[in-house]
Amino acid sequence: LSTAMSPHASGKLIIVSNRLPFVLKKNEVTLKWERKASAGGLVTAVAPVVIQGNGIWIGWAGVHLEEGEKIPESDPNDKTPTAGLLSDKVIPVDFDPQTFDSYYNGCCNGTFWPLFHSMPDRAQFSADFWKSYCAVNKEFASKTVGALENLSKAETDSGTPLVWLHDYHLMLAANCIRNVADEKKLKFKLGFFLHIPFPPWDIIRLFPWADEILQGMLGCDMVGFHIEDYCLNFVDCCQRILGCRVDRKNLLVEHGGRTVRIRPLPIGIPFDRFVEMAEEAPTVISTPLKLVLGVDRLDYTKGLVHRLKAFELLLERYPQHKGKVALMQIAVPSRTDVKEYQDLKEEMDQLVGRINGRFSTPNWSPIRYIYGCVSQQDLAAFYRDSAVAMVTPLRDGMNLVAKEFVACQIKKPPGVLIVSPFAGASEMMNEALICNPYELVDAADTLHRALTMPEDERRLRMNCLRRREKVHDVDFWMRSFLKAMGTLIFEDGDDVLP
Ligand code: GDG
Repeated sequence: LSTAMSPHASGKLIIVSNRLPFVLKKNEVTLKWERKASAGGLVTAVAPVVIQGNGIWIGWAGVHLEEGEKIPESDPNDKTPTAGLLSDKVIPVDFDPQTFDSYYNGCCNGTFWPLFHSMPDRAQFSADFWKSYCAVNKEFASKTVGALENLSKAETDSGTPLVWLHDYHLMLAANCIRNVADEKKLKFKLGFFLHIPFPPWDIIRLFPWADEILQGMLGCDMVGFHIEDYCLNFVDCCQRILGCRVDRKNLLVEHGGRTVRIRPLPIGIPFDRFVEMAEEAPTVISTPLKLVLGVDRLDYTKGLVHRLKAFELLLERYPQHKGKVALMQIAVPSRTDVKEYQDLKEEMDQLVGRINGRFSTPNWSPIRYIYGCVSQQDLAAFYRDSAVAMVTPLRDGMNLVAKEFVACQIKKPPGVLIVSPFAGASEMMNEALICNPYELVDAADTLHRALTMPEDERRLRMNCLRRREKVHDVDFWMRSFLKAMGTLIFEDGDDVLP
């Protein structure tokens, strides 16, 4: 597929995600709501396709709107990808704060996030959370059905509308949509993409309402995951928990008289945009030190504590790096209302203090720790100027940082990527050094190997990594999804069948 051709869906595209592609902030002077763009790769890839096809986005605006308050139009100077998304194409979903808290902080982030990352000990199982999750999913579904009903005849005649649901917040919505929309005889296609891992059967069955989750997702025509392992886990669960007839080879599940297709669709990044940023971004820190970079939301799945300990062990086992290497860790505050995340912040603060106290000299400290967000431009400079990136989550659906790092490695000779085998990204990034974050000695040794790797080997590995990510970028992922749904159209109108 040529990247020059811009794809669009043959029918109306309706995106349904927990968050809208922007958040609302109140202007302190005018007291009016204003849009603040979200900069993620997903929004960059999906928003233009929605706008081009006059599609619709359904989601939460990041704030609770008062009765009668509306989504504002974008600012005339807005240059972000969502600027052309007219407010009548945005359907906000809102709830009372208590239900939303129990759905979002409770069920989504307190139950599903740890469970789906195979950390059941951290998961809280609560009937109240689950009740809120069901209620919120029903509301999302009813807004979606409303949007389908409101499409004009001309709009539905031009192609079957495609509803694309995103992520673990909305695992029940598909089934709710199908039940109501089928009754009303609405024509539509329904697809789902899960951005986090789908765990094995013996983990998912710990959740008391696992059968409802699976049935919820099976309301779709197609369910996409990042990698084949997650697809196989899902198929396995459908067979063992629901007793569905399945075809493992072709990744098919029979349910309710329909055949649901399961597909591995690994997400990519806006590769060229990162290259451009790396070419233009001014240096953030000029230092003769070799930088080892970590960039993560502050989340217990990302393996931050293990990484700091591995770095400490590097300095112990290979003292030649003292005074020459520094770990630059950017930890973006995340889910700060949840206790697990507050505890992790505390643990990180202590660990950074302890390691720096142990090894620092008047002229050198081993760890530079930023608890906060840096601009995209600065991030691109960090990616470009680091000698090693340590992407070592304990479990991660994909991990975009690994991909963004290789995109920005434009300097010659390049640096080295270290990836954990528990990140979906490791499945395809074969030329990275693979290291098990739980095995601290191996992690320290791998880091030493990366820091001392000959130039030729670095060049060879990085070239392969970059070439692959350039082709399999986020637009490629978007096209693959539309193609798998059978709704991809190129600019010239040629339909491409899956
Ligand atoms: C979920 C899945 C999957 C980070 N720090 C800063 C910053 N970032 C940006 C990065 C990157 C994004 O945040 C993080 O993406 P990840 O993929 O690493 O992680 P999750 O947020 O957990 O995302 C994951 C993803 O969905 C997509 O399907 O890969 O497995 O968990 O884009 O650049 N951006 C800026 N400043 C920072 O300090 N500007």
